[in-house]
Amino acid sequence: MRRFAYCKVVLATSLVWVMLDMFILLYFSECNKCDDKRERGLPGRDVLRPREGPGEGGKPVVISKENQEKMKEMFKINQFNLMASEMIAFNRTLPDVRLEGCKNKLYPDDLPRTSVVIVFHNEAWSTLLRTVRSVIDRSPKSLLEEVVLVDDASERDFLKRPLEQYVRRMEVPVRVVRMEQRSGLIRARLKGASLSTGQVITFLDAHCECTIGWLEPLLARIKLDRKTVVCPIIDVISDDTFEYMAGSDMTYGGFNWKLNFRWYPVPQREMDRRKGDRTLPVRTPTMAGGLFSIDRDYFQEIGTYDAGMDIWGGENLEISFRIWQCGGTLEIVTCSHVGHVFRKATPYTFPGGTGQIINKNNRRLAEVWMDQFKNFFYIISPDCKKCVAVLCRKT
Ligand SMILES: [Mn+2]
Repeated sequence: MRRFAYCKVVLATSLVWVMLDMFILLYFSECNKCDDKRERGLPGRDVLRPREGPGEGGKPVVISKENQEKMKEMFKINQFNLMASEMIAFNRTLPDVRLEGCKNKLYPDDLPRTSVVIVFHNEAWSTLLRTVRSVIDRSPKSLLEEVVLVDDASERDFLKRPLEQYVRRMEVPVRVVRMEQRSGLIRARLKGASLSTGQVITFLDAHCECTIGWLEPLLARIKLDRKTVVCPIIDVISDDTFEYMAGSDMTYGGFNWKLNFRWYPVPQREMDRRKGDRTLPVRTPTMAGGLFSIDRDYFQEIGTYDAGMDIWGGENLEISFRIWQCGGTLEIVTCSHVGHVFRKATPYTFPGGTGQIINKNNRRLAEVWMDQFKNFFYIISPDCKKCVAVLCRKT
């Protein structure tokens, strides 16, 4: 009888121990999995698991016949297919459009951290939040300091308190900063930059989508040489369907004598310099302007942007000339891809009209950086010299 009691006690204690062991085993194996996910960030995990839904995998969105009229109405609000954009998940999957040679490249562990500064003015909720979501989902957490959203005096209510409340819940600090009055891209970016804290500042437009592995190759170039300013390849997000289309690594930035930014084929000499390896960064004369990363201290050293430029236009050539003439290098990093919604018309209104502002900005660009070459610009745009002189004197 006594032996039976002993047996019971032994059995019961072993059972308790077995259960305890199982619990500990399960607990720690689960936790390992979590840590794995968190540490590696698995930035492209959704790429591996294609989901169903409009625009997934970067596919074009098809609008049904009965909605065509409404779609056209909505198009006018932002000059892109807002209806399509609203149908697409904020964290939609995208194809991996990188060159094969980019996919297995290794980068140092101790890359500098970046703040991402995004200026917006009356941006659509869906494009803005998809930009933020793609930055957070596809950047290793260890490299992303914060996201700073700079509101250049938007008039839409949903961009006020609702935006602040929405971004508060995100896994990475997202700050919303307001300009007191309409200040333009340049001054808004400068404010965002001054309030951010990362060693690198990455500027993005408010209607972008970052793809897998976009950030590491950019930061790696800056780590190698802090005077290198880097742009990703800008992929095209269709303004009609939001289809995601890979941009070319065979074009780089230039300009014409009207001082318009233009894409040109990468010349043979630049291909030769890279010994034909298209995964190596391309030295580019100018940048498109919307998307680039720069070391914070170097940005200060070169005097940041020309804060006397208004709203938009010319600032991308200005900073390009500034970088090259102040001992820096401007590159397109071909292993980094970020999508951008290219529009056929601008939805923004400027006080005084677009033409006047761009003329004034371009004149500042020519006078400051172009020495005698400015005369080519004045020959091509003779009325610029006259009419803009009046504007310049006023400010
Ligand atoms: Mn844009």
